[in-house]
Formats: sequence, C-alpha cells, structure tokens
Amino acid sequence: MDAIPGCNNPDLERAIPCSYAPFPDEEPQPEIPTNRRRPMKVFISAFTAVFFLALFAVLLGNQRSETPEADGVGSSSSKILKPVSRGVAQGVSEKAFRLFSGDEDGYSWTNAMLSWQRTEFHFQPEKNWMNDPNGPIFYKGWYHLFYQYNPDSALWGNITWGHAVSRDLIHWLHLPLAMVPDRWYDINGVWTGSATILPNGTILMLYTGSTNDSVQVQNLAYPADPSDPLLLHWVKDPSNPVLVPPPGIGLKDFRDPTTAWLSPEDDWRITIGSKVNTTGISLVYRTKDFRSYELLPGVLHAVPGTGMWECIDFYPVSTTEENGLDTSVNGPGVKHVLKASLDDDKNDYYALGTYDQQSNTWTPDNPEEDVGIGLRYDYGKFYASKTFYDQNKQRRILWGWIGETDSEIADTNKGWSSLQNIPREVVFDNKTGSNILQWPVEEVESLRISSQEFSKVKVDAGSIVPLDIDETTQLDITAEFEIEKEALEGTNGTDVGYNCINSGGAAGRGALGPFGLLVFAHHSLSEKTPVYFYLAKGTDGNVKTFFCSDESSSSEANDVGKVVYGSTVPVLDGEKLSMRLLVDHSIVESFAQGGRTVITSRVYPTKAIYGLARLFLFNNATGASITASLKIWKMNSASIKPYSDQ
Ligand code: DQQ
Repeated sequence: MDAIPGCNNPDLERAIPCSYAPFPDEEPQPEIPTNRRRPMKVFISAFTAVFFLALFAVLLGNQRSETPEADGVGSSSSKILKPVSRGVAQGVSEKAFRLFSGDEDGYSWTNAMLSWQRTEFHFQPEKNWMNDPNGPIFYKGWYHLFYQYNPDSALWGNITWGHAVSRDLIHWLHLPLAMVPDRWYDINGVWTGSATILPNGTILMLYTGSTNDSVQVQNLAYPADPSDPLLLHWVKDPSNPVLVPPPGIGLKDFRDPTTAWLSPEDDWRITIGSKVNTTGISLVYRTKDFRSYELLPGVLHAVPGTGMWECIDFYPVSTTEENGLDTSVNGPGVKHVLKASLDDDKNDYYALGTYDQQSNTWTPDNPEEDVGIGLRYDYGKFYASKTFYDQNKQRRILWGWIGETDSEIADTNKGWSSLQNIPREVVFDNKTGSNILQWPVEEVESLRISSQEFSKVKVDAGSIVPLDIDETTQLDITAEFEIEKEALEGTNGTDVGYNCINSGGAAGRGALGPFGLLVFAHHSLSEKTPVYFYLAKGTDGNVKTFFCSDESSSSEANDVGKVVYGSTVPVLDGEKLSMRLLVDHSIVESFAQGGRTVITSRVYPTKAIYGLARLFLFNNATGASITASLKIWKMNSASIKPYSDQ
C-alpha cells in the first residue's frame, strides 16, 4: 500500500485534506447506532417536560423561561468549567478533574457525542461515579470486583462498595451494593480495601472507613454466607474499627490496607499507606485474628518527597517462572513489587526489590528508581490500582481506576464517570530484569470478531497511510515496526533531550521519529490521537526508544484534557518495535514491547466518532522510512448487565 498522494505534508498539526475514496465532499453526520439512541429519547422526554414547565412559567407571568439548545442534553455552553474540589477536604486525593482553572465556557456537547463515549468492553457500572477497584478475588468459580461507587451521582461522594461478578473477567453481572456507609466508623465513606483468603478458604476484607469525624480507620468485614458464590451479603465486624491512626500519624493520613501475607512466624502482615511530613511511608502491622494488631517498629519502606502513599500494593513475582505467586510467597527466585499511588500527582509508581521478612523491610533493586521517583505502571490516566492472585489460573491480575478527563458538567450529562482497565496479567520481565510486564488477560481475545492483516506497509518519512477498516471504535490492534536500517545507522547525536511530554508531541519531528498509529482520526486529521515510537540516538550511538500517546489534537472541544503522555521503553537487541492497542470508544490502552511501557488515554473526539473515526499509519520522521505489519481485530461488546436469577 502506498502513501496517499497529497498526504505527504509532514506537519501533522496542519489539517491535511487526504481525500481518498470513502470520504464524500460533504461533511457527513455520524450515524448513531440504535442501541446508543436511548439518551436521545430521554432528551426528548426531558425537553418536552422542560417545555411544558417553561410554558407554565410564562403563563404565570415569568418572562425569563429557558429552553435547552435544540441538539443536545449535553450542551454545556455558558457553564463555568472549574469544578469544586472533591475529596481533599475529606483527606483523600483530588477526585475531580480540575485541569481548567479559568472561567471559560464549556463545549456544546451533543447527545450523540456523549453517548458515543460509553465503552463497550471495559467494565463500568450502569450509571454514576466509580473510582478505585477494591478487594478483587476469585471465589467458587466467580471473579469478584468491588469498587468505590457513588450510587447517587456521576461525581465523587457518598462512597459505597459497588459489586460485580464475572466468570472470565470480561463479561460482568452487576450485583447489589456490597457495603454502604451506615456505621459511625464509615459513615463518611466505605473507602478502599483488600481481600485476604485464608488457607481454610475464609474471606476477610479490610477496608478504610472515614468516621463521623472524618478520621481514617481500618475495618473488618466478611461474607455473611461463605457458601454463597456470589457473596451477596457482608457483615461488618462488631469490633470495628480494628485499627486507628497510631501516634505521630495524621488522622487523615492512614488508609487503604493491603491483602495480608503470612509470615514465617505464622502471623499475618498488612501494610497501610501514610506520610510523615512529605515522606511517603508504608506501616506494617502484625495480626493473628484480624481483630487485634501490633504495629511493627520502623516501616516497610519510605521515600522522601513522595507525599502521602495511597492504595499500597505489595506482592511477590517469580524471577524464574511465568506463573504468578500467592501474596505470601517469598524465598529464592522471588522479587517483591512495592506500589504506591501518590496522592500528590495521582499516578501509580512501582519498584522491584527484596523483602526481608526478619527486619520487615523492603529494599529497591535500584535506589534511583525507587517507589514514586522511578517506574510507573501506566504513563497515562491510571490510578489507585490493586492486584490479586488468581488461584484459578495461577496468575497475578492488575486492576486500575481510569478516570475521566472531561468536565464534570459533561459527566453529569452523560450520567457516568470512570472505567476500569481491561485486567492485566503482571509478570517479572526476565529479559530486562528491571521491570514488570503488563498484558491484557487472555480472555479479552474472546471478544475478537473479524481480523484484517496488513503486511510490510511502507510509510515514507513525512507521510500517512490510511488503513481500510470498516469500524474503528472497538479494536484490538497488534503492530510491528521496522525502521530503515541505513537511516538508523547513519544518524548520530539526535534528540538527546527528547521526552514525550515536552517535545512537541506527534508534530515534533526528528530524524528517527515519531511514527506509529493515528486512532480516532477524522479524515481531515483535525482530530486524531497518535500513539507512537520515537527513537533518539545519542552521540555515543546508543538508541533510546520512547513510547508516547498524544491527546493534544484528540478533540476540538476546549473542555477536555489533552496531554502528551509517555516514557522510554527498553528494546533489546534483535527485538522489533511492537505495540498493542485496545481501543474502546473513549479509551485507548497502549502496550509497548510486550507491556514494558503502558499508556492509557481517555479521549473525547467531537467529529472522529461513529463511522467517521478512521485509523492511519503515520511517519513524521524527517530522515527514515518505516515498515509496519499489523493485525487488527474488530472487538465485540462485552455483556455487562444486572444480575438476575435467570
Ligand atoms: N480513594 C479512596 C481512598 C483512597 C483513594 C476514597 C484513592 O481510600 O485513598 O474513595 O483514589
């Protein structure tokens, strides 16, 4: 396949009229599939109701009645964008997307645009707000996911535990709320927690409660009927709270207990995040019965300058085998991952290291890449994650909260906020020895419908190539790239200071990049989300590879986040550059080199939606052509619906 004539404009920031066959001259309107039209009916009813109310008001002599704009319930024009802060006063990290500090008006979102944003194979509740994943487990044939949920609105607040079950981590049944804030010790929120399955099969859930005084305490809960595979009912232990903030720890700086692990002394250990001044710390407690606890001296680990550690996760990975490990495993051939969600910047950082059970300390392999200053699970929108050991398939699975980066007005209008990622299997990368690999669970492949392959497509420097795919809003894409050998060898000392975030995004050109894919791209390229590699070659001849995702032209709307995300990715001798993308309406999860570097983007196009979203290869390098081979699957929708006995 050749590059399209006329599309050789190297500047991706300029709209390129790439007029190839499928696009008529007239700007077509997006076709709205019938299953996404429901909100329009709601709108029509709402409009009718508002109309009659307005008429009534006029009849009463009120001259100032208002009607909504004709084309959208989502019209947010003339509304101030900056939302109020949510969560900080209660002592958790910011739960509102507050990128916009000005008084600007919002974009006039139409119903069709907002409806399109709802995903089809990512887990989300039927409506309202969701944040952290909580207490994931596999029990009696079901995967359970609990999550932070506001049953009343699409904004954070009134936090309860939502609950859903699945046979395969992909198709879900929504169950009734598992726990609601109904005791003095959690009346301000049933916050994040983790499950431990004891060797005898007993499930214990430890969670943070925000008390009537907004003090953070830890509470114990368990299933009312352990023989019920759905674990519908939960009992809060009469001895709650089982832990209160210890001396020297702020009353609002003590939260999110981990899964417990069994120590050689035959007691259980948990760690809880906190901070002392600006040093993030992980406190460790010992317990026999999960009701009484002893704080161990010192801390598991501390990193100055990283602030409050939320949602700590602590688990072993095997350096010799591919399977995951139960949380209590330690010994030869094992490293421990320590992860903290940083309250200050709302990103999940991890490091690999060694856990010494005697001294109860964890030491990073590389102090320069310690927790909070080194590697991240995901360089995009991803927070408050949690793993669990899946004893069903001997693997460790990672869940994370993918928040919205649009306005609260839009969230309220669409009626929901936030997704969970497609669960990822986590293993130690024994090729590099210095990072983990994350990969979507194999079960997601059951959603693959039809596939198309593109073999060795040449993309010249400064050109784009359309990929002829019918529907591009639900895809699983695997792609391999080879860069022209002579150009790679002949280039030296380029882009020494390059990084994804500050180097001009996909429009920033260098000799050896950027090149990759444009997803959710309008044919005019006025909207597009490039996901790409960029090679920077030092004067010493060493090549550093970057993997980035550029949201800066993802939408013509002014009230959504448009960040360029990314980081370096290790590429070993003999490896091809490879990426995998899971594309599902307003989310793109991107994995480079088998999951060494991962980026999740939330995007909200206004034009590149429904049938008008296109997929392109692009190469914005100045001095090298690339060759790409791809396999692209159209993805089915997952079945995610309320549970019924039937
Ligand atoms: N979310 C919970 C807290 C946790 C925070 C409250 C992280 O327990 O620290 O919704 O997003």
